[in-house]
Amino acid sequence: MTEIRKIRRCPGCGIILQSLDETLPGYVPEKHLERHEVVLCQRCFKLQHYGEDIAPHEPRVNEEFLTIVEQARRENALIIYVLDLFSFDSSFSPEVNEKIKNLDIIGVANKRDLFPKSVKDDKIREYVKRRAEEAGLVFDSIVIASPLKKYNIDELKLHLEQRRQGRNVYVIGATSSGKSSLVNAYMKQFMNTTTMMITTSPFPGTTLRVIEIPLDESSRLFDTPGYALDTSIISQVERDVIRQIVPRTEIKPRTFQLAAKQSIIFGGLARFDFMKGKTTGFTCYFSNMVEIKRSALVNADKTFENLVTKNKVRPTSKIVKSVTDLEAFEVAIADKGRLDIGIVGLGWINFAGNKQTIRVLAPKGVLVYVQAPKI
Ligand SMILES: Nc1nc2c(ncn2[C@@H]2O[C@H](COP(=O)(O)OP(=O)(O)O)[C@@H](O)[C@H]2O)c(=O)[nH]1
Ligand SMILES: [Mg+2]
Repeated sequence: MTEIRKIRRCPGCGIILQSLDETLPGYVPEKHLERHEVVLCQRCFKLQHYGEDIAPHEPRVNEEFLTIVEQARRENALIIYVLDLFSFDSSFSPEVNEKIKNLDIIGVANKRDLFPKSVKDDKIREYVKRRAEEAGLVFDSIVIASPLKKYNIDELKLHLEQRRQGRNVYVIGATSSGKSSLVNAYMKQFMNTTTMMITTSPFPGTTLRVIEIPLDESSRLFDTPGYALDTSIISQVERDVIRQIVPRTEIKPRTFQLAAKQSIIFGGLARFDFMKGKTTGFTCYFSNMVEIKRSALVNADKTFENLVTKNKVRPTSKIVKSVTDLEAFEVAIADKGRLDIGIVGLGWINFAGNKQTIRVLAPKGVLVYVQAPKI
């Protein structure tokens, strides 16, 4: 007899559950499906319990994500736009910005705990506000948050309730910006829920489908998969490298006084050459697990090769076997004033601009940017 079975989804990632093929997403042993009403897929179970991923998933394509945003537009929903403070320039997507113009948006500057405590939230708020304005977006409010530290989740609730007016809420942003963590923190704090938590992990593509959470009888909050970090180094390197370059604790800034013709090397992944200019202090904001080494510019190629081939620096990646795997950018600083030069997903260097010439070497395809200082 033909049987119609209710489709059950994993509450951790939103995938449809199946017990036919262990190699495919959504697998869960038959006996678990029979015994329990709510059950996590095997991948989410392992991720939540052992922090490991058994089947790597590619980041979702943008197109799929844009359909979700299109839906939000049609509904005139409230948007929570989650921006990763550490990887701001890959989480703030021009393509997505274009789509959400004219919608009500709460901007969440996420992972605040990674910045030194001494930094004022207002400074961060100003930065986010300026970037939003430059992109032609109006943020109704900006919440500086950290789900990890349960920081400002109550403020988010306040803004959400004020702005929502019975509408649905879409939590959007780049993959790994901390959307699911934010939703989990919100549920834990305010919804007195016993439902399972959404799976979070440092690897892109953890949330596979839109996950719905009822807010009241007629409206919902949607946690979305987010869009890929195409321009970030994260989309290129191996998992054990991601573990080292994504900071998990407060970043300890490291400052180097460099004279012209000196270089600094970031793990076996990138290099910063000070070509021309007066002696300058360069403050580096990178994961504390990324080793930073100095070298004279004349020896920089040799030093880099030596570090990488002999594994004498942390971390190294298969994508950078030699300095020729790096792409070079030259930056001529025109104005005075502090600024950031950054390599998206890896970190940034803050210094007082003073007509220097700088060369940045980064893995091919990774965005190198110059911006007003974040902090
Ligand atoms: N340092 C820090 N890490 C966070 C915070 N929130 C989330 N993360 C981490 O960021 C990674 C991605 O989180 P996740 O919620 O899965 O992101 P999503 O892809 O946007 O849903 C995980 O490793 C989280 O532990 C935070 O407030 N601070
Ligand atoms: Mg997620």
